[in-house]
Amino acid sequence: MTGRSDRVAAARIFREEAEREGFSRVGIARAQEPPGFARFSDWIASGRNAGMRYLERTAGVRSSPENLLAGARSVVCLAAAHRTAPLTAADGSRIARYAAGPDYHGTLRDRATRAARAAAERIGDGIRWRVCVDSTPIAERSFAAAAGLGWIGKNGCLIDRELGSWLLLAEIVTDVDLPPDEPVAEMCGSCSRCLESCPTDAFVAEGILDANRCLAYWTIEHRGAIPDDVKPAIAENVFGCDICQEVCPWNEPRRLRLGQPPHPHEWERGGNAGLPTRAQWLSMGPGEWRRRFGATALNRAGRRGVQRRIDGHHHSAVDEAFEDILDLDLELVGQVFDRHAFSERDELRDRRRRLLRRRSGRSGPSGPRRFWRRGASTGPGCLDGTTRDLCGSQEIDRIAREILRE
Ligand code: B12
Ligand code: SF4
Ligand code: SF4
Repeated sequence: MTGRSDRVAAARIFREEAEREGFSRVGIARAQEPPGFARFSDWIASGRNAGMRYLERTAGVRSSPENLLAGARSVVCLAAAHRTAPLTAADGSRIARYAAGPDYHGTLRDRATRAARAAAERIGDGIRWRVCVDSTPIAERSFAAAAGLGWIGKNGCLIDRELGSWLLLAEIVTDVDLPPDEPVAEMCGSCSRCLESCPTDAFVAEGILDANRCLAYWTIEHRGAIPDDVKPAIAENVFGCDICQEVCPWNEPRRLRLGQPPHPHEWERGGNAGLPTRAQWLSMGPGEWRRRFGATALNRAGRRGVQRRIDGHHHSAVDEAFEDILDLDLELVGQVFDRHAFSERDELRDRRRRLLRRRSGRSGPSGPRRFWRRGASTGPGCLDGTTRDLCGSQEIDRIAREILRE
């Protein structure tokens, strides 16, 4: 495909198929380092990524779609509107709006994949493409801004004049040389509401936040115990934080043009009435969690994770050890970071489960299985008399080595 008219026609086809799949905005960027990306390297160099080490490992590839698809020429940037009404339970505890409904990692990937497949069939010529959503190492906001989907606000979020920042992003990287769109003008002006409203003063500059101070980091990404000085700041934010978006004038309901997302999930259909209160979160067992939240974005934190955010003291040596093992799994997944990143993670989790089951079978009733149980009920004490920390870390080291050997 070399002619200008062919390229324009191909861009139109991508746009039509993406809109058919319910994406609210579609734009095209060149598959080259987007403007402003230098901020990312500075951010990592200053340690603003907190415990998200996968961002360090992938820092070198986030601006180069060529690493995801050899011969990449264009990035078709997609934005999907998500829920705009707050998710507040009867006791005032809150869930970030983006987490409403089925996990967007799966739904957006499916929608973008269908759009790309349909476009490829229509365009022909054996074009190649690859879909990215969130966990794929690509600078989504920077490419979206370059593709004219919106501007990067002082709160760091991509904002559209009609949809605000209540958007989730996805991309189709392709080897078709599509005509790029123009970026839109920045529209924050002299406003600084978001910078002033952040409860933890997390913004170190306009558009740049320090994840070490961001509640979204602590409630979504962090594994293990919550530090004492962070606990009071979390307050009613059980999962994620929408504060710097709620105060944004571009998100005022009267300004927004599009309504609810196309696939409401059972627990949001009833509005806020169905949301668990803190007490209900704390008493929720694994079965109810799986049924209600297993397929939502909340599963990133997990049941124990959510419970720990609510009650900083509600964790045992066992919980922490399992969270640490999960971290190791995520590390491994980070090394893989291909298009199957999420299924890989599930697979790693399964492997870990199988491994633990096998270990318990091998070791008999006084073996490690019992250690986990005893650890849970007795707190600091461990079977072999070592301290909780030492015992936990030895166990984790052993299991990690076995996972790596498998
Ligand atoms: C790590 C991560 C986080 C971290 C760090 C966030 C951060 N601000 O850096 C934490 C856990 C804190 C987080 C929180 C949230 N996240 Co997040 N997160 C990511 C992830 C995986 C990587 C982001 C990253 O690399 N951060 C490092 C910074 C330095 O890079 P950046 O955010 O891309 O910012 C770039 C541009 O903004 C650019 N830039 C900044 N200012 C300017 C100005 C100009 C003029 C230009 C040209 C460029 C520019 O420079 C940066 C470097 O490229 C992306 C998915 C992805 N693959 O990109 C989702 C993503 C950014 N997150 C998303 C969401 C929804 C959220 C939350 C709203 C969730 C919530 N409600 O709790 C909050 C928002 C917090 C906030 N105000 O930013 C969406 C953003 C959608 C949107 N409308 O912008 C993304 C794109 C996921 C997705 N697929 O939709 N997140
Ligand atoms: S998400 Fe919350 S804690 Fe993080 S920067 Fe925005 S307001 Fe601050
Ligand atoms: S609150 Fe104001 S400064 Fe912050 S992103 Fe919105 S318009 Fe920009």
